[in-house]
Amino acid sequence: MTESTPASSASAKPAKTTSAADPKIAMGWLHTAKFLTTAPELKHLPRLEVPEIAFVGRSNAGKSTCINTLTQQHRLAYASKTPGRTQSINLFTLGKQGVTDAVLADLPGYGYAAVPKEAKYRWQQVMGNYLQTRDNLKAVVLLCDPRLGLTELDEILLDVIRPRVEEGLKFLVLLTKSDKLNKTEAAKALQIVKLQAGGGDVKLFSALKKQGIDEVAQHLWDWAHPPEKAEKPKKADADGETGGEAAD
Ligand SMILES: Nc1nc2c(ncn2[C@@H]2O[C@H](COP(=O)(O)OP(=O)(O)OP(=O)(O)O)[C@@H](O)[C@H]2O)c(=O)[nH]1
Ligand SMILES: [Mg+2]
Repeated sequence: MTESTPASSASAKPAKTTSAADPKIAMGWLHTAKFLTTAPELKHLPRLEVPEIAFVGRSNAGKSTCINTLTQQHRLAYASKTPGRTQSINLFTLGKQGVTDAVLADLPGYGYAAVPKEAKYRWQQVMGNYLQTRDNLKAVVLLCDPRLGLTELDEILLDVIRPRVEEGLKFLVLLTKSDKLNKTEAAKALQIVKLQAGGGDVKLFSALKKQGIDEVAQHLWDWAHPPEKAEKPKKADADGETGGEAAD
């Protein structure tokens, strides 16, 4: 399936790189988040050029709460005690002075037992399609309850995105609700999930205790504002060479 909706006003090119070494810069940028659109499937999403960062994971893992915490807005994304609260792909724009330079995507969770089989199957298709073909998808944040660890469905998701990770898609696992664990349990969960994630980046996060927020904010900023590549020498063009080095 392809994206068919034309570009919207949120398709501005990423702004010039500035360092967010000071987490306040990243947090200030995240605070600019605004609701853009909601869509039941990929074909209804606007085609965008700016980097998109998707929040995925099991139902109730804390995706919507994480977005609200990072953006410092209580009701930007719908969060709820009832699993299955988020039922569509919700996009939020980010950018200072009204210039969108990135988008956050809040995705419905998976694995909620009470969801009818057909709906589960439909959602697997939508999510697989989104993760495999969304052109501007730059990074995936997989949220996981450390008391469950990475479940079979999380592993399937990792398999789905692996080819894109190999091609440069950024990837981070957040162990949410870390406030529910003591220090020893948290350290153990971190160790186990790091192994499960094949050495990928794994961090503890708590919306309640505000743990890990600056670090995650910094990651998001860096993904959306990668250092600009040095310009290629003009001589290559003059010699008639085509193509260039693959982006890393
Ligand atoms: N203790 C604690 N509870 C949290 C934390 N983050 C989220 N929660 C709670 O977990 C529940 C689910 O949070 P949501 O953010 O709606 O989870 P979700 O992953 O978006 O769920 P779906 O939309 O169903 O996929 C809510 O009751 C939140 O208040 C956290 O860091 N600590
Ligand atoms: Mg949600």
